[in-house]
Amino acid sequence: MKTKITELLGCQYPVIQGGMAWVAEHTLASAVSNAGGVGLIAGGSAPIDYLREQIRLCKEETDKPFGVNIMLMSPNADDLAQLVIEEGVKVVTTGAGNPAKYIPAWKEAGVKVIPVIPSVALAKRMERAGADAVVAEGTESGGHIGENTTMCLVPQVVDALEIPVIAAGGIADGRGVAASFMLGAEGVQIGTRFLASEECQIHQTFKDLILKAKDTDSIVTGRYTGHPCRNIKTKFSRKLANGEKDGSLTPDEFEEITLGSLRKAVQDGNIEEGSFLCGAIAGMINDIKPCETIIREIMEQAEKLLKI
Ligand code: TUI
Repeated sequence: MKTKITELLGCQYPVIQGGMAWVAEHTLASAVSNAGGVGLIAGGSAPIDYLREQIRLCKEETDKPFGVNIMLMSPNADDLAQLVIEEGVKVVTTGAGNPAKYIPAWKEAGVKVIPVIPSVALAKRMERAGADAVVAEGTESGGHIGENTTMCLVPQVVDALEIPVIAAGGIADGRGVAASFMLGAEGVQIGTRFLASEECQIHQTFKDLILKAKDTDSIVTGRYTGHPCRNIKTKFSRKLANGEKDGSLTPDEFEEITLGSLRKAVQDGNIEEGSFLCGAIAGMINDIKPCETIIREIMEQAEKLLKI
C-alpha cells in the first residue's frame, strides 16, 4: 500500500508503532520494522546510555527504517534529541509536549519529524514549526491522552493541515485502518495491539491483562494532575481513580504513588503498584502473535475493505 507516509518514511506499510514508554525497546522496534512498518524505541525517561545501546541493537537487527519516540517531559529529552542526530535515526515521534525547539536541528540532519498531538491547535503549530507529518492521537489511546476521540480529531486535523496525518487511538485491526483512511489519514499508529506480540518483552502478567480485558476494562486516571493516563482497570488504578474522585488522594500524593509505576507494571508485572497503560481497544485483542503476522493480517483486511 502506497501513501504519503510510506513515501515519506520509506516503509512497506503505512503503520508506525506507538512509542510506549518502558515497553518499546529494540526487539519490538526491529520486529515491526522488519515486518514492513516503522518500529519505535521509546525514550520514556530512560538514561541516555541505555537508549544509545537500544538504538545500536536495533540497527544490528534491521536494515529497515526505524524511529525513536521522545517523551518531552523526560529530563533527558534534550540529550535524546541530540542522540538521535548522532546515531542517524531516520524518524522521530514526540509526545507529552511541544518539540518545536528541536525541529530545525532534526530537519538539518534529515530526520523525519512526526509530533504526536491531541488537538487541532497543536497540529497547526507543529506544521508551522516544520513537522513532516503528525500523529493525531484520540483519547482511546493508552497512556497520556487528550480529550478528543479519534473519530472526531482525525478529520479535523486532516482539514486543518497540508502535511500528512497518521491516525492513532483505538486501531488494532484492518477495520480501524480502513476507517482511518476514510477519515483522511495517510497512515496509522498502533500501540496496544503490539503489547500482545511475541516480540514485545513486557511481563507475562501485563500480556494476560490485555488478553483478559473487556471493552469496559480501561480507565483514565490523573485528570486532576494535568496528565490523564489510560490504564487497564486493576485494584491499583481503581484506587487512584477513587482517590481522585473522593478527594482522599491529593494530586501530590497521586504523583508520589504513581512515580515508577510504569516500570513496575512492564518489568515486574506488579499488580499492586504498577500502572498497566493500554488503549480502549484492548478488549478486542485475544491472542499473542508475531509482529509480522499482526501487521500482515491487519493490512490484508484493510486492503480488502478498501478494495485496493
Ligand atoms: O505522550 C503520549 N503518551 C504517553 S507519554 C507517557 S509517559 C507519561 N506518564 C505520565 C504522565 C505523563 C507522561 C505515557 N503515554 N502520547 C502523545 C500525547 N502527547 N498525548 C498528549 C500529548 C500532548 C500533550 C500536550 C502533546 C503536546 C502537548 O503540548 C502541550 C504544550 O506544550 O503546548
